[in-house]
Amino acid sequence: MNSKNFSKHSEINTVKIDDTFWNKVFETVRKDVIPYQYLALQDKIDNAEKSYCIENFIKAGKVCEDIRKGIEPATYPVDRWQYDENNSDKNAFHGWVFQDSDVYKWIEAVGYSLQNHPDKELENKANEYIDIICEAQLESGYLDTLYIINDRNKVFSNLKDHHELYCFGHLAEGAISFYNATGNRKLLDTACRFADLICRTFCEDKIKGYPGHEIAEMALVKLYEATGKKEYLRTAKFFIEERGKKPYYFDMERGKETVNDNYHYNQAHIEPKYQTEAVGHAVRGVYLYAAMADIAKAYNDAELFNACKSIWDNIENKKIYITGGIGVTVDGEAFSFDYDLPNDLAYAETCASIGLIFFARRMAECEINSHYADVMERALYNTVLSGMAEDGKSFFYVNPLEVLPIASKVDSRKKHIKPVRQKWFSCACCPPNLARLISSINEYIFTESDSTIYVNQYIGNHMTSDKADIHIKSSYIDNGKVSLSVKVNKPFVLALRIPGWCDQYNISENYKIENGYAFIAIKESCTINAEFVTEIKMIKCSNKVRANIGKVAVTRGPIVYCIEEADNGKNLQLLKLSNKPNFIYKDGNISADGFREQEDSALYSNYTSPNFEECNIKFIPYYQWGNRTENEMSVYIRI
Ligand code: FUB
Ligand code: ZN
Repeated sequence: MNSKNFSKHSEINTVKIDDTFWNKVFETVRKDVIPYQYLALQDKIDNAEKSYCIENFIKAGKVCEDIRKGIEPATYPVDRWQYDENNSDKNAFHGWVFQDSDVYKWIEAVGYSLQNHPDKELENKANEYIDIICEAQLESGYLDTLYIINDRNKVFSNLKDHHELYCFGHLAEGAISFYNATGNRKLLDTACRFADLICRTFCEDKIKGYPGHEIAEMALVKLYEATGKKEYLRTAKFFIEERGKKPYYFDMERGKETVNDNYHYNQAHIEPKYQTEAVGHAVRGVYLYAAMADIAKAYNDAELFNACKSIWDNIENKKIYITGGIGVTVDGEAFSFDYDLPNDLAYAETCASIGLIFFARRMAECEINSHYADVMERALYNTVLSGMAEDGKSFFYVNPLEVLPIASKVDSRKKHIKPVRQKWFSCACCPPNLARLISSINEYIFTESDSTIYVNQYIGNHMTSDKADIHIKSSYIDNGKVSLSVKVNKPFVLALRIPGWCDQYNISENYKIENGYAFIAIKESCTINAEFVTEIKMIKCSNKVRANIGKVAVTRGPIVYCIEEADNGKNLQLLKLSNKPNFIYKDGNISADGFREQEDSALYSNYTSPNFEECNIKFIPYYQWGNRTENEMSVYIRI
């Protein structure tokens, strides 16, 4: 992991996005997604699934007030994952056990958005929620509305399934973002009080437990960076080191001897430093792997970093869809075995691709290898963007590569696959996660070492740093062209990522290629022009992926394309591309000559070569699918 001397302290000061492609997405998140989610959290969206999120904080605030007044609050069971009007008292907690996290993610998104675009009205709305949240914190610093409302005596009694540490993680990340944007410490102080309680509770001499759903580890590292309090970093390391040790903490908290439960689902089957493969619940996995990379970097821990590299290699080469989706199976929202990548059963949760981006960025901070940013790009432009409708008012949780609407309705194995985006979800982890990632996209463009600035994503922006101010003008998505105006403050090296999809490129300065980056020594201010020649490609999958034999996916630059019924009629499985199609690219879409096989309704018959009619096939970017009507969609097409 010592292939570059990463600065502990960032010299990058500001990165302001200005990009023809991203400005539009950014504005949708700012003007539509964030205000929409503000209402969804209070259950003010008609005909949408209920959130209960703010309602729970208000209830928990009342409990805290009663406790202060010496009134003993009622107790309710804490024995489920999900509570609603039918299974729970009206005064008890409602929603999923991790419902609190939704508002924290929303506040995090608001913080990033305010950093780029100050907006008093939005800041006030966030402050309104922050006041409600802070009222719900117990004197001890504890803050999780499920246990505060339902049973204060049982806190931290089910780390395996419940999400107090997960909610803390989101609280901390939201608080840091909002503090950075506004200088307002209220939520940050609340998060630190909870963090202090966690540090006191989880340590060598007390509870040797760790989160059932990871994220607190990553958040504690961030909180350490924001506050300088070493205890937070140590607790993040403690969580990673305790995980997977025997006897399993998750057995002990249930009062059992080891029952040989394998805990792969929670990545707690063995200690992280010995893990080599991505397993279990995908979001949990990538959140853990991201934190492992954080800790490996902070403590210069080569063993832990090697584990990160093996896991990365397993994901990148055996467990990722071409769209950057991970976590194939609905069964545990989990990674599956190598090369198991079915198109029509895919889970590929939006949050999992977001977590993969977190992991990728941290790996890119530890080692020079353009693959990390390649995967980041693949996930970002495909699965992540597909997670939200063009108008920002409906969302995908699951991101399949093939959809047949009737199958989702009648085949219970495919119930998770929604042919249209949903207004909201009772389990609404993805929409606010998407909002926070897109609003913070400026954090994924550069990484830096003592001597070098690495450009990982070609998103137009104005960046200022101690080394140089760089203005990137980009039409990368359209034609692969980027221009970088560099105003030097001190000599440094600029490293441009050569995208993995690109076979041919031109860079206007002298450069040396290493580990997928073009290194350019910069001594004085200059303008560098780069062109990454963007061709339409047909990409095949390893023949170990059974679903894709005899098929290709069409890509252009980082964008994966798909075919939809709205353009190509029903029965997309009958379409076939010729070996050398005459692709035409226009206004972001692609058309090609191909064939449609004649329909054949005899279930069985003697084999004869099929009859084909010539036809034109239209492809649209995968992230745009499902924006017109409920219809069939497929990424892979026969060849
Ligand atoms: O458990 C919290 C979140 O809910 C997970 O990250 C998602 O996969 C969903 O299960
Ligand atoms: Zn999610």
